Amino acid sequence: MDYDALPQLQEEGLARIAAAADLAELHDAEADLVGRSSVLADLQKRLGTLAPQERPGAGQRLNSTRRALTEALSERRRALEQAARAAELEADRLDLTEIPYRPRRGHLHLVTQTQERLEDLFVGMGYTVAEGPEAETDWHNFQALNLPVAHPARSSQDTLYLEWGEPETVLLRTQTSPVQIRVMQAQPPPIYSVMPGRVYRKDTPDARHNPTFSQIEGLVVDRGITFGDLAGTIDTFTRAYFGPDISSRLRPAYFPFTEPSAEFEVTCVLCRGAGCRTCSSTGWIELGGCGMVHPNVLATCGIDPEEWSGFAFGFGIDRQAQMRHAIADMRVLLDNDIRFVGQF
Ligand code: 2NL
Repeated sequence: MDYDALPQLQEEGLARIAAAADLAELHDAEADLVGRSSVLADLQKRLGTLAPQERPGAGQRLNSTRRALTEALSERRRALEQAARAAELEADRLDLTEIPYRPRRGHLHLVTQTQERLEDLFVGMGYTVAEGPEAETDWHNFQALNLPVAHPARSSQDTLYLEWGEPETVLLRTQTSPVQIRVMQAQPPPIYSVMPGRVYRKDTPDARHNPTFSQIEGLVVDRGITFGDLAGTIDTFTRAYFGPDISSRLRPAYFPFTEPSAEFEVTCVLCRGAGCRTCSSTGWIELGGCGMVHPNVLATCGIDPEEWSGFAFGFGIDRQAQMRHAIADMRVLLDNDIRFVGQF
């Protein structure tokens, strides 16, 4: 091979480099074109045998070909390495859309959903939402509510007392009313508030009762509040919650903390008033209790009963959910069986 063949050698070499399909082919091309036993290396060795005046020219042509080939080789190597990396990434890719099991999104418990709906409704009527402790004093839970010391509700048969301080002074609240006492003590009227929350009774669970359940109570204290305001509020709320074809009625009752007191009933949501097993063929279902706040309770909280009057009401949130969804056994509300809770 002659130095005049260098341009052809370079052209063929560049073509071979460009045609190398992968790094192995490029490696072979490199050995053949610029390696130790390549034509180029052979010509390099023979430089010394040339006439002295021919050596610089031949050396320059040799170097220029070597440079062109080496540059083409490293450029091609970079391109092939990049392609190999991309192919590797593509091969390693996990298609997560093909996963056969997809975790299901959780949601709030039926009782919490019901509580939030009720809160929203009262907030829409201008009420605030107040919360208080579940461990309460006997004073907030009973005494301030006009329950005499000997009242049967206070017996340790119904109430869970905590071993805290003097015996029977701290308990798990049996109703949310102590929150209302705290609100009346903390702020002057006018008061328009609802108090939702969990309450506790010393009960054995059965189809109709759980020893812990949620309640919502409402309290209004303002100037000139009458029993008519109470009846109107109950009716507005029941229509807004259950729909316009459901109405409410009040029947006389007795609570120590209200005077006069009433139980309120709503049209049976199952038979819409026609009469069924759930409402014992009356067309009505008892929802909760209400009444005008007893003057003793107002006075105890530092509110002058001569200047202010108010009404209060309370009902069970679980009962509400039970009626709306015709739940036969209340115990499922606490079981956390996903087959039940997942339905809502
Ligand atoms: C029911 C009955 C009721 C009240 C709760 C109340 C609270 C204060 C003063 C006066 Cl601070 N009353 N609350 C009044 C009447 C009935 O609940 O059946 N609850 C499940």
